[in-house]
Amino acid sequence: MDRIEKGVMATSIALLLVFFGAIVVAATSYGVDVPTCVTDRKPFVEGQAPLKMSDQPLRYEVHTVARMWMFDPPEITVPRGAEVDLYLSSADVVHGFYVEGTNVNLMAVPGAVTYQRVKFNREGTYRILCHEYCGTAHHLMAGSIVVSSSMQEQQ
Ligand SMILES: [Cu+2]
Repeated sequence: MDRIEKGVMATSIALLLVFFGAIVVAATSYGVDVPTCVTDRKPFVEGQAPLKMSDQPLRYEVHTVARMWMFDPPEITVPRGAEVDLYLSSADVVHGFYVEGTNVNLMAVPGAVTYQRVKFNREGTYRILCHEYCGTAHHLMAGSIVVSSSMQEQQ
């Protein structure tokens, strides 16, 4: 084997170790969550407004259904600092669920429930966009998460 080839191989192996180490550090130190498919939840076809979980003051659970060409509920309101457990399913075809300004990027799959936890520390309106082509009105498929300043605005 040529000396240059050995150098390229050694560099490749070193880079692989660096990238693998970066993944391990991101997963353990920075709390990077990989969206998971939730197997213990039955798929649902009706959306549900944020439910306040009694065990923690700022913990909410939201059930969102994606269908041609809307999200149900279309608008989700939570207070600033809320930690939201997002459960997502689809009533028809595969859709995407991307929340601008966050790392939420899920697939809505018929017959399955996907899940991600997200914390909203900044007030404002976060757009929800479908990022999976789902038909002729795909480009109109959007929703929003409104993060308000106080708990009084909650139900
Ligand atoms: Cu779409």
